[in-house]
Amino acid sequence: MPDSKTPDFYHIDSLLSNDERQVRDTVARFVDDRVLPIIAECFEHERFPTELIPEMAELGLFGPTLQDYGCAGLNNVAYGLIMQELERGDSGVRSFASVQSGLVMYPIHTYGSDEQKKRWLPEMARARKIGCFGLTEPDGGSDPGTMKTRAEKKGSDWVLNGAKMWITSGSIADVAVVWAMTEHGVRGFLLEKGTPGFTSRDIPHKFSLRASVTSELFFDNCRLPESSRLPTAEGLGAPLSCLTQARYGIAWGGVGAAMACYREALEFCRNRVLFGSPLINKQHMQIRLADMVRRITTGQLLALQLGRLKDQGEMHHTQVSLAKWNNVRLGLDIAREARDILGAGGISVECCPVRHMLNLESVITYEGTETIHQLVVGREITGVAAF
Ligand code: TGC
Ligand code: FAD
Repeated sequence: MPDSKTPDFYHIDSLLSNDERQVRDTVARFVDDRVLPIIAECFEHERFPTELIPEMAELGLFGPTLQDYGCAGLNNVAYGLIMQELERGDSGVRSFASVQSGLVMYPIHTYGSDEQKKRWLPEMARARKIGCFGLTEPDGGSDPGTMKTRAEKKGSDWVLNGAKMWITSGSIADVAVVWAMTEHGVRGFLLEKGTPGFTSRDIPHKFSLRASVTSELFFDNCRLPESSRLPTAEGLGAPLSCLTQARYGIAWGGVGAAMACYREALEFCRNRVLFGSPLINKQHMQIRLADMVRRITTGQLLALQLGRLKDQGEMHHTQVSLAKWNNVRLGLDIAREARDILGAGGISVECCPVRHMLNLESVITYEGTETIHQLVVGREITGVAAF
């Protein structure tokens, strides 16, 4: 049985249903057996482990909360636990699942035509088709309402011009959900690989999310039929609603990464003997470990309550902002702390904290930077937009 609970200082396990626990333990086993043995090598060599994709599909990890179309129809707490466990493995693996599920299958399921849903969702649930989500542009991601990518109606077709940047899974995707400005506001399009004028290029030299593909997308007079537009996605609220799904998962993922770093730091402190006794005997070390447990416990409770609200249909996107901000921040801080606790060994990718630390530098920026989420919460409590 994998150890998918440590730390569980507040017996949060007892607040889960049997089904939720079973989902978590299944994914934990997958992460322990299949992700952890290879992930340091993937990170070091900047390789996304595509060989894991079919196994993740077999476990039902793509679009797991969606109804029908070969999806599992799980609740949102179970989905969160999946994301927690995947990110305990690596943020890159969780990113792939987040994008496929929350940023591609979700908009097709929510805003797509019957034909689009039937064509893409079963294939994406089985990972026979991979998706990516293009919102961010080279001139700035925090303010997507000012996007420059344009779609113009020409006869019965659309003509797409522009570029997207920092797109997870961009070059390996069979289909890109592309958000573009039209004369009627923001609209979403399903752009297939191989469409004339559509090219991609991977972004090299990343020192973060190295086990993940990140690309630029270019659209040069791409001609798309009306049937490739997501018919009910109208306005900026549509892509932002997708971000809410992915941010929700990241709120759980940040805790997963923190749990991995805490466990490694605790183990190290048990075994490292300095000044005549193991590090766990030192008051200062106990305070640092206790502080990690304090932060992880608050993150676990926040994520669980957020999930329960989401399952009751009562979650507001500003609550997701607070949770993404809090839980990625605690993940990043705990990863840095654990890296330091491990001493010199902590700078090696053979230990997990430095990898999580570098990954979380992306996670704290993407899906809305920490500042953006602080300002979202600020706007909610004051009524004043200060972006
Ligand atoms: P604003 O006026 O606030 O909103 C426009 C309309 O959208 C609604 N809305 C939301 N709906 C659902 N979920 C949300 N999170 C929403 N946020 C806003 C809002 O109610 C409004 O609706 P309506 O009916 O009144 O029109 O728009 P704004 O232009 O003021 O922007 C606000 C701001 C700054 C919060 C927004 O632009 C923002 O979130 N910026 C950050 C952009 C971002 O997060 N980009 C992420 C790109 S994707 C990515 O990073 C993937 S990483 C994937 C991985 O590898 O895991
Ligand atoms: P900018 O928006 O230029 O922000 C620069 C700085 O200004 C930040 O510190 C920000 O917090 C700060 N700032 C912004 N506004 C304000 C303000 N009003 N007041 C004060 N400070 C402010 N995007 C996608 O569309 N799809 C993807 O799949 C995707 N995957 C990604 C994968 C990786 C590895 C990374 C790193 C990014 C990915 N992104 C993706 C892009 C990501 O969403 C953007 O990087 C993010 O939204 C921030 O945009 P930016 O990098 O252009 O920074």
